[in-house]
Amino acid sequence: MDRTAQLVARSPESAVAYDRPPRAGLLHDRAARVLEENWTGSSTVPSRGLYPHQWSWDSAFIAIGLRHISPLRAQSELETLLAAQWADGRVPHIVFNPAVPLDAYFPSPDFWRSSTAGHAAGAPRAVETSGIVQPPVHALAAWLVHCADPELSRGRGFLARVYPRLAAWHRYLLHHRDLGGGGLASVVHPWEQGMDNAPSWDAPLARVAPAPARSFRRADLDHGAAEDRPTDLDYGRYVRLAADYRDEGYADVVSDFAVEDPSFNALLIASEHALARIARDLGATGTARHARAERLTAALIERLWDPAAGMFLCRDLRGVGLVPERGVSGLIPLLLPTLPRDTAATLVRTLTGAHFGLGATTRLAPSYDLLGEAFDPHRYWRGPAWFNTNWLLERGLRVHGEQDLADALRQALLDTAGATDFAEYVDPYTGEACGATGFGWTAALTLDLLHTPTFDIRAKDTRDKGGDRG
Ligand code: 9WN
Repeated sequence: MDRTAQLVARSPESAVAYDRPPRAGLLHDRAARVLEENWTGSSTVPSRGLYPHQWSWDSAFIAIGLRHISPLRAQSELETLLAAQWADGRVPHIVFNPAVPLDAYFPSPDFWRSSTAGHAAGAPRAVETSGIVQPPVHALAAWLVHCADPELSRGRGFLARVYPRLAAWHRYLLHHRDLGGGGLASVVHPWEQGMDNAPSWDAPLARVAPAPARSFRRADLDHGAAEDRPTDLDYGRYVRLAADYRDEGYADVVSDFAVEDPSFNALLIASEHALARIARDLGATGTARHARAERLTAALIERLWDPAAGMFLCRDLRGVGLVPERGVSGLIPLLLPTLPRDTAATLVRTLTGAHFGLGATTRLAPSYDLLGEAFDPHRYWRGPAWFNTNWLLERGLRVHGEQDLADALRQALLDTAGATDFAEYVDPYTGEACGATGFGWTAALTLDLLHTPTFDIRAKDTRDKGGDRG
């Protein structure tokens, strides 16, 4: 831990005390070093200790940052992940590194048994993966990676090779995962949405009988404090859900847990816009994809918008409908350029109001409602602030013309990343580092913020402009 990180860790009650704001050049080098240290030769681990394999949405965020230091490595990052795609189109949430001991992370390959239990769903034989998915940030990442060096990308046929895989991935989500029949994709496990322990899952998870604690060994507690991690009871439920899904051959049939989540679907929509751009670059029109993205945006509003909360909520397909918990997931649709003006304005008010306090009581947006009963500033996804969700909000604020708020959030992200040695997540009030340090997407998104102070996912295609670096 460096000097500023120690300073922060020792004074949790005060706002982050920076003895000197990190210098941009230095921050760039430090972030690049984290990505260097986490690089395995073909992909990047989120964290050397806690998460020693390749994770799906981590890799997408990591590629977005890596493109600023090595567009080639950024392309490889995505290609390695997509090489583990299943024949039914799903992109697994973990691609296991066979060189890592089985007990380094749980659930390990011998739990998922993808190459045998996933046979009917088309799991690859040459590599072991998990059988669930994570948010589809990949087409957005692929487009941004391409734009960083279009010449290299065209020379390697990067877009031409990834496009069919990304298209199959979206097809899987839109066809196999439209469990509610309203056009949106559902998640069938909290790990799929990426915010594992969010209070929005509490009600749907309560229907799941936990696997007995003695039937598995949690490896996460070797690295993180138990009071910051999910409880054993919740973990037992995660294990039960995953085991049941595996025992059904990873078929997308009705189960106890099926939720339409705003962030997961907003990322799918943003990626669908990106896929349209990729299609155009490859010579097609992309119009049908843009139109689909707009239809999905309309479905998102129709099914998940809650006017009283002033934000999007999760829909529990097996329960009572909208889950009355405010999570940061419900603000992420701000990223979408075609969101109606009043919806975007309401989201900005909610983000800066009492429930999330951005720029008032908090410097980074918390993962959960500051006024919610389950709020805990240190427990996984139940209050702390994460860098990827705040990066998405920063980009969304720019898309909707909120430059001042975006500038302040960008600065807070850079300061906090530098002061915490690229922490996995932080206390939203104090900036105190939590979880792992040297975290992949924290370093990568720091690089992205340093290199792209502006962002517009509607920016013109590279064919028209000779490059979109935003
Ligand atoms: C389960 C790797 C992943 C992130 C998730 C984060 C955490 C895993 C875990 O770590 O999830 O996938 O074991 O808790 O919640 O968003 O992708 O960084």
